[in-house]
Amino acid sequence: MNGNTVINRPFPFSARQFYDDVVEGLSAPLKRLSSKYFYDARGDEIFRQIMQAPEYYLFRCEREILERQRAAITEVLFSDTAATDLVELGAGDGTKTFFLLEHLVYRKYAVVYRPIDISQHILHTLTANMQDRLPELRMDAVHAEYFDGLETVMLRPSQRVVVLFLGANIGNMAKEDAEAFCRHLRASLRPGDKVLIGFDLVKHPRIIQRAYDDRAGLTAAFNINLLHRINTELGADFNTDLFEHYCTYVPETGQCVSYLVSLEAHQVNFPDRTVQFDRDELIHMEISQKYRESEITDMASKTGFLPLRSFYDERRWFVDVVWEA
Ligand code: AVI
Repeated sequence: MNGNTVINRPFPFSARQFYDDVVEGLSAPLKRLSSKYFYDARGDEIFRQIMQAPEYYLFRCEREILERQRAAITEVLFSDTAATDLVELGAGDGTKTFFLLEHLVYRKYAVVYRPIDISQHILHTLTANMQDRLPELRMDAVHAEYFDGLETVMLRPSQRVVVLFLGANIGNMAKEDAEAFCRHLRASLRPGDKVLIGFDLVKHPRIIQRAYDDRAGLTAAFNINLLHRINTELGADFNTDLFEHYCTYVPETGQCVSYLVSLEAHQVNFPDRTVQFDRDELIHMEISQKYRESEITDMASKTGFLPLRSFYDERRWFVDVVWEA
């Protein structure tokens, strides 16, 4: 027995909340949908394929960092031997985190791994993977949104906490929201707790643009899948053939933005309303923010963290930073 379990908390956002967010987004002058709803079972599967796509360098860069530098990273994160809750926000299937976890288990660190994710499906996959590959790992998965999950962990006052926020998930927030997020994270931690955050760095614009417009059409399918999800779960009748994925990267702002473009004027029906689309009208789907190093350091100091170390991949396309609360 290793105590691995998925804690079945109430679904982190209700169907009502999903519906309200969708209706609000599609009623705005510039229509938008939130990328946090991308991750149903099919969305998880498409994202898994995106991570393997040749153009999507982010996954490979961070895997390289965690695989090759795990000893140095754990030394900075776990500078003493205190029992630690290792919380991972948006853990996904844990493929990259495995390298750190394997090292921690091997070195017998007193760690309980507490992955938090809004996808119950991915938490089951993660738990099964870890049970299979690292049976000695102590683990408790939490099905929740980031801070709801973190709050439950922080109820154990004696434990040291290390928070992982990998995969450039922070890039899916606008910069102001990322700052608010870090402030909230800092306020949730105690002095001496540490975080490891993955940022995608600015680089040649074409490399970034292609990562979000892959030739196999995976990113397009990822975006379109949200329309299918809305049809299935909210009873809408989106004709997905009438939408095309478009993405643009603006080097000055470091923002890569994905849209769905309506190919003709038409209407979409929901059980209690209709939504009109003009030809070429956009739905704003996702931001993937890229960072300059100075912006990352500024973010740490503005939000009350002390930067300790930065770990880069060989090409310096990606960075995992360790900050102390
Ligand atoms: C999860 N997140 C960091 C991905 C990204 O790179 O913004 C989501 C994604 N969207 C399209 N491709 C990948």
